[in-house]
Amino acid sequence: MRSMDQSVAEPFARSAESGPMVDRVPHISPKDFARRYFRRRTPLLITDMATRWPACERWTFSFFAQQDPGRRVTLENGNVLQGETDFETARIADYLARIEDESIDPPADGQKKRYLSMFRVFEEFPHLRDDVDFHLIEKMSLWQTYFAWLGPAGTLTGYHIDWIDNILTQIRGRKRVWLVSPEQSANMYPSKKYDYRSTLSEVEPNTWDRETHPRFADVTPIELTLEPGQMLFIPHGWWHRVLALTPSISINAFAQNLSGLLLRQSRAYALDLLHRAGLLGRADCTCHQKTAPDSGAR
Ligand SMILES: O=C(O)CCC(=O)C(=O)O
Repeated sequence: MRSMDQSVAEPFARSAESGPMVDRVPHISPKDFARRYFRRRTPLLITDMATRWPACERWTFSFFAQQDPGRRVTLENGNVLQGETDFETARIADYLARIEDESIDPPADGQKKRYLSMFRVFEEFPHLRDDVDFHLIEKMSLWQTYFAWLGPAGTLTGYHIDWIDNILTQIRGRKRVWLVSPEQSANMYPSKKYDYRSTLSEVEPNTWDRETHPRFADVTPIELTLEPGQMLFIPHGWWHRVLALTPSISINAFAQNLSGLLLRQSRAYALDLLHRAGLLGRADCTCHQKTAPDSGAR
């Protein structure tokens, strides 16, 4: 793929949305990215670096359905971060066939939005690996892992912190993203619910109870819309919440550098061993469903 190493063209422009804002650049070199954003753990919106990725040209819902229509995938039912942990499995083609018709509203029949989240796209379809180019974060890190996120309008990933650096890239459709800085963590009410390599918030703004979580009133999120071809750098420790405004395909790269591997990834592995041994967080986690039908681990 062509090199996308281009320096910043303009003095750093700001996001057009109101309230606190995130820096916005069309392109950025790895050197500038490292110095101004990655090392400082400052979020950044990069508007033009992914627009010509093959993924942005050819990844559609039918494209994924055609890769292997019968492939079984695990779907999240609703927002499992603050809600009940609930999964189901489906044939990928059956799931993707219908999602473009859904409105952003919750389904009228009381069903929850089904989301093909954290889909290990390059393990499932290795031939798609060259359709994306995450060199920006790969150059900063020693270890990476990639997930695709495919779903209808209205999927919601509630507030959480990842213990790993992240670039979330929008391929199709639009997403609204809320970011909250690590300094505001005391007002985010970290939850006891276990989630691998992350910390969840107890608070979901749509169902926020002021009496239970009064300090959430003091939180000032950065709110932005992620458009197709845009990349959002979410440094480890930043709270984020993501709502699909339209049917959406995204892909993200999680990446750990040396200190991340030593300090955070090793802790995540240790906690996960305890979790799998039933010694931690087994009563409430995002990976084990309490009741049938798919009650095993994800
Ligand atoms: O796109 C989403 O629904 C969530 C993405 C996310 O939480 C992440 O990239 O860490």
